[in-house]
Amino acid sequence: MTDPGEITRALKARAEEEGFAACGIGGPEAFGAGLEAFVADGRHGTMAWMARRMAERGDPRVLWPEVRSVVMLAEVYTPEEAPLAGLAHTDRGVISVYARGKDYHDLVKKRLKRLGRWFVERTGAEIKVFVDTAPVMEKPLAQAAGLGWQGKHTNLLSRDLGNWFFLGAIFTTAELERDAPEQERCGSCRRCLDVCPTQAFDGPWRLDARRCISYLTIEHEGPVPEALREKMGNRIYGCDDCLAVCPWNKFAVSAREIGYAARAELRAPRLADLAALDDAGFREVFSGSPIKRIGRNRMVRNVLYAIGNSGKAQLAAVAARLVRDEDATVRDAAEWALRRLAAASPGQ
Ligand code: B12
Ligand code: SF4
Ligand code: SF4
Repeated sequence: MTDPGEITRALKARAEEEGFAACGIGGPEAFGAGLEAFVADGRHGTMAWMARRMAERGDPRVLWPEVRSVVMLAEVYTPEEAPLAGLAHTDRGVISVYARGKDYHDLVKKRLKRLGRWFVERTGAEIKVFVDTAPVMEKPLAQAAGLGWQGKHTNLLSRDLGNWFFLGAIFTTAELERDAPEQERCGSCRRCLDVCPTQAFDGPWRLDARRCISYLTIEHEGPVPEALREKMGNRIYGCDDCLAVCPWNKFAVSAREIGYAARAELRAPRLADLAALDDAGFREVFSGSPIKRIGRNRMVRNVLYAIGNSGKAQLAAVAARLVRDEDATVRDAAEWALRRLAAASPGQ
């Protein structure tokens, strides 16, 4: 098969058979200017890896000079239950929808590799596959490939899928038939900007990761600035508020991959149980989950902030057990939780 139109149609059909919800083709376009501004402002916080290999991240041709086409794929993980319902149960932790089941990096990568193998067999072209693991700007590349547009919350959304989907990429040396880039369709809506608990947006498309609860709970090392801790509520891993309010989710479709279904013990875990985990217990509970990479100390730190915010005086005993923890950040979080609980119920 050598005709670009024919191989492109066959690839898209095959991507659908593999379980991807959408597949679009773009060119190896450069989006480095937006990234440079983001990093120059310090918006990446302690994610030092974002400031490294900026030239590669900003331009696929620097990463791989032979690349001719960029195949972008969407993998749906739409939640079955109301995504923010857990915020009302303050003795429980809320884990972001994308991390309630199996690790998407593993599931998407497997599917990308199968699709890639099929493609190489048909075309003899070279490929590289990526899912959130390489210096690649997946969202603007996906918009250029017609998969959807970057909403004001900066995530990709589409008219057919809403915004509950992951992105995966296949770079190839093959010339494929390109799709037209999708145009922006947020209009005057600004629900995602207004709902953000930490006011992490200082304008549409302008996220300051240092204020984003997803960054603070997953990426940020050490103590979280005190002014932000209260706003985290009981979100202990990631945050879905800006995604959940997007009106385009009325077009969301169900996830085809059952691996994303929420594991019973990650739906509404008790803060008291998570605070009691040691390293081995943490690894056991979170094996196969994307959460395992933050490690026990960061999880317990997040759980202690949630305990401080819970308004449940009976959780003070749980925090008190951690004021002599080996980890300094955990000790600091335990003391903060105790102070905050005492301030919430001064008579106790
Ligand atoms: C770093 C990172 C983060 C950081 C920073 C987020 C961010 N917005 O940059 C943190 C830890 C905060 C994060 C959080 C989340 N992430 Co994240 N993250 C990434 C990662 C690794 C790189 C993103 C990046 O390059 N950011 C740098 C900035 C400069 O890029 P940008 O956001 O595209 O910024 C552009 C806009 O600002 C734009 N722009 C500026 N002005 C204007 C004006 C107009 C009119 C327009 C149209 C655009 C525009 O220009 C910039 C450059 O294109 C990608 C994977 C990847 N390799 O791409 C996943 C990725 C973006 N994350 C993902 C997910 C799921 C999340 C969370 C939803 C997880 C959660 N539930 O907690 C949250 C969402 C938070 C949010 N509102 O963005 C998915 C998003 C899937 C999708 N449908 O878009 C990705 C693609 C991973 C994947 N493979 O699926 N993430
Ligand atoms: S993920 Fe949460 S904290 Fe981050 S920008 Fe969205 S609503 Fe704000
Ligand atoms: S909530 Fe509104 S502004 Fe935000 S991404 Fe969705 S449509 Fe765009």
